[in-house]
Amino acid sequence: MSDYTLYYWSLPFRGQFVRAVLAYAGKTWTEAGDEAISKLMAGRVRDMPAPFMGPPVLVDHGADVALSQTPAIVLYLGETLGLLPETPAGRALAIKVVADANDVIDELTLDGGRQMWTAKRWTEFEPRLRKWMSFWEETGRRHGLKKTSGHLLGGAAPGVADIVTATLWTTMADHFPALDAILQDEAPLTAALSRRVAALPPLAALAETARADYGEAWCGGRIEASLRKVLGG
Ligand SMILES: N[C@@H](CCC(=O)N[C@@H](CS)C(=O)NCC(=O)O)C(=O)O
Repeated sequence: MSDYTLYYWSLPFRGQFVRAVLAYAGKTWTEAGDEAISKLMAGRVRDMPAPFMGPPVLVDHGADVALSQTPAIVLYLGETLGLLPETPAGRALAIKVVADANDVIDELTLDGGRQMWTAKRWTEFEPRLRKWMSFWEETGRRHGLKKTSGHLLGGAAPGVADIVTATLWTTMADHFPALDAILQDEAPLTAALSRRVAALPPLAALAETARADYGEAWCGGRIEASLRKVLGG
């Protein structure tokens, strides 16, 4: 049996943050699959591994721990797999980066497709996306990030902040070339860091598997179709 079971849709989107941390740490996991997720969501809360409104949910079988909410899952994995900074402020900052990444993808899907993208909505949103990108750039700059070296929060090795950063921006850039162009323009250090970290063998292999398993899909559904319509790609 795998070390973990992950409940997440057959899509990259925010579930890919959790997959990336597990893959980077060399862990194995079983994907519960769309049918099992739908069944749990339609069932009683008392039957859920952890109470949740939407996936991801991660079960750590060895430790008998189950969690929902992406930043909480990444915090748990960071703590147990040694992928967080040493100081309390550094650990909090790492999870702040994960929470920002989670907010960015919520905003890019207009909160799970409550509305669809139109050209007007996108034009109004683009400055806000650039502002989000600049947070990464400024955070990296404050911690000595360079174009060809360094990590988002300093430190000698990648941590969850780098892994989630790389997964967020490279997955998005690979699915939407227009967003890649905005990232290169607004946040070149972040774009370069993301490519460096995403090229590490376990993360490159995970991206390859995702391409094979999920194809073009990023968040899926009508909201992805409307995003493609305004961005092309
Ligand atoms: N805040 C949650 C959001 C979870 C969430 O919205 N999951 C989406 C998929 S990315 C979902 O399927 N939601 C279904 C629902 O909320 O009914 C997290 O960060 O994990």
